Amino acid sequence: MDLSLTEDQLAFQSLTREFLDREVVPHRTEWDRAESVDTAIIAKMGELGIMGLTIPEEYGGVGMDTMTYALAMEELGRADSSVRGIVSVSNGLCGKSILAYGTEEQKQRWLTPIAQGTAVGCFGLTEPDNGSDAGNLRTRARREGDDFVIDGSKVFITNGTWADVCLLFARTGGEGHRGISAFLVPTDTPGFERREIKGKLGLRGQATSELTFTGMRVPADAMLGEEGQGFKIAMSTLDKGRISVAAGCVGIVRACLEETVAYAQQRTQFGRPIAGFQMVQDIIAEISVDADAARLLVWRAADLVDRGEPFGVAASKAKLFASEAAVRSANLAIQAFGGYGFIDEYPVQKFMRDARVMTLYEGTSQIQKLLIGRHETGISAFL
Ligand code: COS
Repeated sequence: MDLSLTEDQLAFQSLTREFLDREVVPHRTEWDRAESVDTAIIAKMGELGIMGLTIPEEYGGVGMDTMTYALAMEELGRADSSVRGIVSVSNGLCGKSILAYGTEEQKQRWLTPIAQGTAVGCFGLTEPDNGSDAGNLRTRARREGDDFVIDGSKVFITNGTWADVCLLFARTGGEGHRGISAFLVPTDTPGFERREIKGKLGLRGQATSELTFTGMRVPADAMLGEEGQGFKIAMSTLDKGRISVAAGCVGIVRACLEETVAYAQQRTQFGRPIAGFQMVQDIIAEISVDADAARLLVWRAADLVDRGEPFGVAASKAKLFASEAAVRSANLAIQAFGGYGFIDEYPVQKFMRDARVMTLYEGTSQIQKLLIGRHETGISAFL
């Protein structure tokens, strides 16, 4: 589907696709089985510019626009959502927050290596008892002289096990969202412990971790932005992150379409390719329309970002629709594959397992609906 993309955007899209077809697609099943991607892929993506897509060149990135970022995320989602998640969290949630709120020193120290793929970032917001209700997180940062001492825990943290730096949200003040601040914490800080969560349904190649902080001391200049600004940093960053997840979901839907069409053309039953059966074409048409509709929502949101317009609700709509479409499409693809869709000789079962978390993380479908509903009605249904 083409809608007046620039030559640069098209060139980066095909460069990314060729790279992923060579370096990721042939390995994704083995990485999924092993529950770990080969982390050498991060440095390779760094060399290509994928780890610093929207980061300006002065900080080691390639300074692309958000539309190009969305195109790359679609390609990553088509290839392997585990790899897409590594990029989205390091470059996106962590890198973009540092770019937007960091001091020059913080940018030099963390942003440049993140953009080059020589360091990895993670985003420590979710806690065992606070997922959707992020404003009530409990991790505590207590001021002691020139330092903060942090105690608490985080869960479901993408890249947690590999990360060099954690963008950590902790409570420096009173109750509610205004008491939250953000910190850039090197993961080798004494008191920072991590444990990888195994046995996930999907995104098995990606390190998802539980983090605990015990008497962890960081200097006051590790704070990102101002004291009490943490919740706004998290929310504004997640707005952009939701475009990234949505674009990755478009990639899943496209992969379902490509795989289903190819399979249906070669698989014969009753003496003819199943692609010629009306009910198989029904499945293919449903997936095809979902791919286009989801992509248009993503492109609209990305275009708003690039034009400096408000984009939060557009990002929520894109994330809601694309993530649900990814689950729907993967489910339909398995139906078209029959028994072969249920084994990992073919990738559609992986698309299904990977798609399932997309309606949960970076804001569940229910949270997106409440954000859209509040925008439409002017009434908040959160409380
Ligand atoms: N950008 C910048 N600031 C924002 C913002 C955004 N997108 N959304 C909210 N804020 C600010 C508001 O302006 C408000 O500021 P003031 O205190 O100055 O008035 C403040 O943050 C609180 O906003 P709001 O009242 O909207 O927050 P709520 O507590 O009602 O809602 C929800 C918060 C539920 C929307 C939020 O907690 C959320 O998105 N939860 C999901 C978290 C999530 O996605 N987790 C996944 C983690 S990563 S896997």
